[in-house]
Amino acid sequence: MTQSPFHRLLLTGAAGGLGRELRRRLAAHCEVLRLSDVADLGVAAPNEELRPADLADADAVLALLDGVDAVVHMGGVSTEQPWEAILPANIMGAYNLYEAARRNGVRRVVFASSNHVTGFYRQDEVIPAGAPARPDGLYGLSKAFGEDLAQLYFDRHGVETVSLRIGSSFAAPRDRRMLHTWMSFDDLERLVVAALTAADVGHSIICGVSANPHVWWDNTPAAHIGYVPQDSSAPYAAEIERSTPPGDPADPAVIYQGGAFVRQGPGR
Ligand code: 15L
Repeated sequence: MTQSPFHRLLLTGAAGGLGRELRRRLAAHCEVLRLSDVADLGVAAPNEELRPADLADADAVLALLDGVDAVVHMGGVSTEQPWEAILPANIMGAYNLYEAARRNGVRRVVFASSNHVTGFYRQDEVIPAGAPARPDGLYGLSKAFGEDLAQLYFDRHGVETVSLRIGSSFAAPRDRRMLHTWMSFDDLERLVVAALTAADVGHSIICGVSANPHVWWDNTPAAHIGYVPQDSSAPYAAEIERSTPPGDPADPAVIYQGGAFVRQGPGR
């Protein structure tokens, strides 16, 4: 197991799908794991601190980062939503988090970005891990904002960030698209720990994906932070291809990397 130099780590969004996975996995990488969410966090384990907070509340977020060595920021909205939900959670929330990092002297953030920052690239192209944004909706746009905020806070204030453009992190791939975009929970843990512990990351953009046979992203920069995925969607391919039809080639969800997200968003 990788030894972490962290005394206190903060995990935001700790009650969410990936937050719950990381909650039990990150405890081994720090002395104290501070957990935050607007949703119920349950009962604290011996090395956990529970700190419910609304990311849109600047004072609450400032207090949340007090005494923290590094932040794994999984908090906020994680699907396409109306602007009224995206704005407080993902735009104001990201700003409050970076301001709190600056004011508390926190040196490292691992930011859960998303493949939906680049969802309007086509599925028949391979793009660089840090390709320019082509968001597929307001959710992807808010994650692009978070990445730009990370760049600003590194250039101006020296707060380092690894932005993780996470593909589809679930227990197993659920459809044909996820054969390309899937990341196992074990690889998620490897990626987050690498992002926390790699030296001199500045602001790096890395894709969160397992070693699947056909990935749409050239994830070469992942090696720079020491992320080497161990899992693959290959063992799931035969069953998914047997049980799900190929999809209409004229469907935007089949043409573009963002899948069904490109059919959502404003005006849809
Ligand atoms: C995401 O960013 C979402 O948070 C997640 O729920 C999945 O839908 C994933 O992208 C995906 O693209 O599969």
